Amino acid sequence: MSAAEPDGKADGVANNHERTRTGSSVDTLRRAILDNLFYVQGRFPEVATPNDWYLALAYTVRDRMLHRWIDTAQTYKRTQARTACYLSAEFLMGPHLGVNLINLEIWDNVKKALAELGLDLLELLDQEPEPGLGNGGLGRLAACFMDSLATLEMPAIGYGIRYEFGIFDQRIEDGWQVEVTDKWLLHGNPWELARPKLTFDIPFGGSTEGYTDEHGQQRVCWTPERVVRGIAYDTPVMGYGVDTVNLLRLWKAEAPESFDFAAFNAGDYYGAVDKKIMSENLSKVLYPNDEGHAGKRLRLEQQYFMVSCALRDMIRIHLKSGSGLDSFHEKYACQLNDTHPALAILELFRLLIDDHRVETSLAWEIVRGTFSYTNHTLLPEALEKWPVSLFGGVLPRHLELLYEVNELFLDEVRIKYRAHDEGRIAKLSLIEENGGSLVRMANLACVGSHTINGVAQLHTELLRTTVLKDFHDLWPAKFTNVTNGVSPRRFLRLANPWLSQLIGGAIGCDWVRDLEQLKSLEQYVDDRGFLDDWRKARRQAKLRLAKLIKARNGVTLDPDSLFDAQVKRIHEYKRQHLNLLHIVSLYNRLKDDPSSDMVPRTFIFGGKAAPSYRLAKLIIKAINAVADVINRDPDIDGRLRVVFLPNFNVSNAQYIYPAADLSEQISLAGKEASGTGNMKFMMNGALTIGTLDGANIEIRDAVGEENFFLFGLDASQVGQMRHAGYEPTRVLAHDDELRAALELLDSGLFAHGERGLFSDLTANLRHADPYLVLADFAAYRERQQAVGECWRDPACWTRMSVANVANTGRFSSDRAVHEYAERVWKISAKPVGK
Ligand code: F58
Repeated sequence: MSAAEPDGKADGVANNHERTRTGSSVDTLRRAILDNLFYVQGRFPEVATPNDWYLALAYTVRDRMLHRWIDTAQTYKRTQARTACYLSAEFLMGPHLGVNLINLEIWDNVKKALAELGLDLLELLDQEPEPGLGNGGLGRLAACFMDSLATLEMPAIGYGIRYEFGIFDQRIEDGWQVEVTDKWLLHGNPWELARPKLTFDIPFGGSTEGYTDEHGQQRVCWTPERVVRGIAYDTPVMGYGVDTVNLLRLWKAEAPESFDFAAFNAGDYYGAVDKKIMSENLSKVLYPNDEGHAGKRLRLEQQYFMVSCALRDMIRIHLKSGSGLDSFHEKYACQLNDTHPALAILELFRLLIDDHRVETSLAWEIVRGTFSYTNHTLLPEALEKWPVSLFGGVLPRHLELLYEVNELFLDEVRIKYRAHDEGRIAKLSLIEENGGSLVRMANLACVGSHTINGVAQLHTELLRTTVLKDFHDLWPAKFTNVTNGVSPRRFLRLANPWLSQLIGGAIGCDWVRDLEQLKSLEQYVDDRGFLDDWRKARRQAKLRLAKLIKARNGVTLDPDSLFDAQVKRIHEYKRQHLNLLHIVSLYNRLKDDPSSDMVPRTFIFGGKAAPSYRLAKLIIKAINAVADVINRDPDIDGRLRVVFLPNFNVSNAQYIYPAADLSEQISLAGKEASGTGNMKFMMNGALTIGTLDGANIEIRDAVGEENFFLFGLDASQVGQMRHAGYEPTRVLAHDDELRAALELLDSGLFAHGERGLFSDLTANLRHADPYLVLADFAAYRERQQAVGECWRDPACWTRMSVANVANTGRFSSDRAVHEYAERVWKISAKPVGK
């Protein structure tokens, strides 16, 4: 028998069978992979494609999670554990295989088993399509929290939507972004288990009617116009080095069986199918982070669908355990990941009152005891509001309840202030009367939650004093800060094998679960041998990225140049155009004086623009256009390289963070709630050039001002400058270099002679500059100069790099989840089997 044949011994031998599914020796893993290839895929090794092998391996890994998953569920059930439910419209999990191998601690054995089969683990890892069920930071944060909750052995369920199409794939054609549908389910998804029996029928539309029940109580009956069925799909989420496997439960929409009854019997086959398609549309696509989504009925329906399925599921589990609904809030702590799931407040209220006949004031007490709300943005245009007419059309009963809650709430306000302060009432009301009436979801989230948090110290402070000021005046004790964090498993241990190994050799491997331990790397900052090894490890990561960029962009990079990276969604407030203007000014400098001494730099950009965000798309085009010219210019001779890596996502992020020397965190102060990319770069040894915005402030505090390149206005200076009447033309008048950079962008040089291609961008900067790009330009340029000088001293740069990694402890999502668990959710660890 050849090494690549299924091994008969493993099949059908009862006590051996167990081992094949669960064991983790190289030999067992090899047999298990072959077994799954044959029995799950129906393939022989001789004809198996890399994707077949990937699937066989994925099932092999999943097998090793399943018994732990069941043990975890039993532990939670036995201990009646209080459970955190993370409600989120987005979970940007990233590929599962790599992180599961790390968390199960079977990476090396799997690699050996595959090698025995003549296969390469890295090649198989590349086969996994990315489950891109999120737009950016908010969705990725939810994924990092799921990782940490499992690692910390905390009882938790993530609830969301199983979108058939996640975030679009970005292609770059002639420098422009083109959106392509993401078909992540095309080859099946080995990480999920469909639960066809676990379904809920979710009502929509229709009307309500009052009636008196058999006890003489006034009640309301909602007669919906249509019903959509939610089906559960479960993905196990493995903790690192523990037996805990938590549950991510995503809902897919389908038509209920009876969908076609009437239409079908009447012979209207197409009508019946139409209805089915309409139902399935509900979980069809993730909304890309577009400007102004009010009016998108389907999105409102998605939100309701998700939270209704989730709450019905929680109620089901709770009642099954023999408990009554009056203790619902003692069993569940539900976190609202921004306002997208905030309808849960009204839905739980409705389910308790209408369906379970809980008395109204008790029901409201349960609701307020259940929910807590995380705000992720200060941008006023991103605060969700729904036209009342749309809201009432989709959710007539919820609109009634909204008015009731609002009335009670505003009375509470009047009593508190003993005055009829119409201005205050108008600002706090759940309804905005401004032309047409709008439902304010952030206000609903504040009123229905016991705790409200921002995601970095500055952000929480700005919530308290600006966006949510009136709520803070009313309930100061509800507010708290929990600064974001990121998973060290995915973003250091998995993403950066070279640095992880070096760190492990120096201080052991416990840092993977206790990131504060990295602090002891500080003892090596003057150890020349260690610093050399550090540089070598980082160079490996740079080579890997250079290879990827060669393949994707066709551009050759110099791995010894300074890799300067800005990867994140493209948005004016994040100021990719500030970076670009600086690049153009460096280009001008080199053209004016080709002999000028400048450290070789590679500028790496990545990020998607919302499909309808014209200016963001123009910024992408401008970056690509500038890249095209600079990379071809013989005068530059490779001293500047510019690349825009298409389709920034979790998979290629794992290549970029470890390879960056400099992390660009240059948003206008007061705009970026936290940022999490800033933490991922820092964790991998990049130095940061950044403003006093979001978590940058805390990063700088942690690492020390001498290890951080700070520039620009702070949030209060931004306010003052606006107040004084900011005029970008005045800045331009005093800055020749800046003017020349803008003029070059206008000249047509970067547009094959087409003047005016970028004029929307440049005119906006010249005449409005809403994000103060020009105001911060000189400070940015100066700091970048300091970066260049620092780079010339490799020993100093490397010391700073080590200092950054040594101080990332507090940016682990483990720390963030601990804080939520203690201060917000009041949950504790429940180790499996204990
Ligand atoms: C992000 N928000 C913040 N929203 O911008 C970032 O500062 C923060 O670090 C992160 O949340 C985590 O707290 C964000 O990603 C979205 O993507 C929304 C999704 C739904 C549509 C509107 C944008």
